[in-house]
Amino acid sequence: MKLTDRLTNKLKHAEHIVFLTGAGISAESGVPTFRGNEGLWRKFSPAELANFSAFMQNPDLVWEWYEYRRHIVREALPNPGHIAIKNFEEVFPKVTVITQNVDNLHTRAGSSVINELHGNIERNYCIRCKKRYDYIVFERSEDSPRCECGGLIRPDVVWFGEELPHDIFKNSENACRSADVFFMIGTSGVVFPAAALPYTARGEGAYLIEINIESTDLSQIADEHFFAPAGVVLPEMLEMIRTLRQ
Ligand code: BV8
Ligand code: ZN
Repeated sequence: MKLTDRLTNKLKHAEHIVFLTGAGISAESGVPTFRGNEGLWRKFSPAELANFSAFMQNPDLVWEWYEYRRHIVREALPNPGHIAIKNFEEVFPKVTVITQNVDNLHTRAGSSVINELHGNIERNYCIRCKKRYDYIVFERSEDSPRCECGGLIRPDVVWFGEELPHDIFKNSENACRSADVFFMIGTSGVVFPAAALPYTARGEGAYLIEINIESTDLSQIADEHFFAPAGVVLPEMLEMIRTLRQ
């Protein structure tokens, strides 16, 4: 892999690196992406299940889908892409991770600053009294878990049509405003308002790098692309950066 002179110069002097990651960063950990054909579960697409009305109509089905995904996520390990992102912290004074993923893998990789835009599949709360219930193990045969107050318990993730957590989104926007280099990794860039963040970064002068195995809706605003798996590109790039920042 070769770095252009422009990117070399940017990385040599950068203070703040921001990573916006999507499902693609976890693909090499064996976690299905949303829009790849492995993202389907039975015959449902995520959009059909990841919304409040689907949950109220059929909580058992939605719980079963999340249990299926929790099982995959708990078996998964952070891959070299997650680990490299964490290790960028050894080279740069400030690293911010903004993730659309709910799979906990950046946390398990050890990154220090993580903004989970869409929540976390290991957290749950009661829709009536908001009591939190983390790391629930739900037996498929049982009915959907209920709170001691009788309310339904739901996963603490942001469903379609739901607002993103204000403080987390605000922190993410602020990070974009001070980013020197902004990486867009493994995201198709179709889900908003997350997909608006690269535009904020660009508007404030960040240098945008896309790492994806295909081109996406964000490709036209990227300054540079690496069309290869994130788990291959990031470790290699980090070793090159260590040398140029010695
Ligand atoms: C909201 C949590 C309004 C649940 C998820 C315009 C503006 C604002 C909103 C909208 C808008 N237009 C439409 C909307 C509504 C909607 C939306 O964006 N819809 C899209 C589909 C058009 N947005 C919302 O509903 C949001 N809420 O706007 O509320 C509001 C405002 C005020 C008051 C009330 C309401 C909420 C969106 C959040 C939805 N929740 N997840 C769960 O996970 O169960 S979204 C879901 O999609 C995941 O979080 C996922 O991360 C995210 C985005 O997908 P990607 O991560 O990009 O994954 P994808 O599969 O698409 O792509 C993977 C990529 O990886 C591919 O490009 C592939 O090539 C690449 N890849 C694969 N392998 C590798 C790789 N790359 C590198 N290496 C590899 N090895
Ligand atoms: Zn309750």
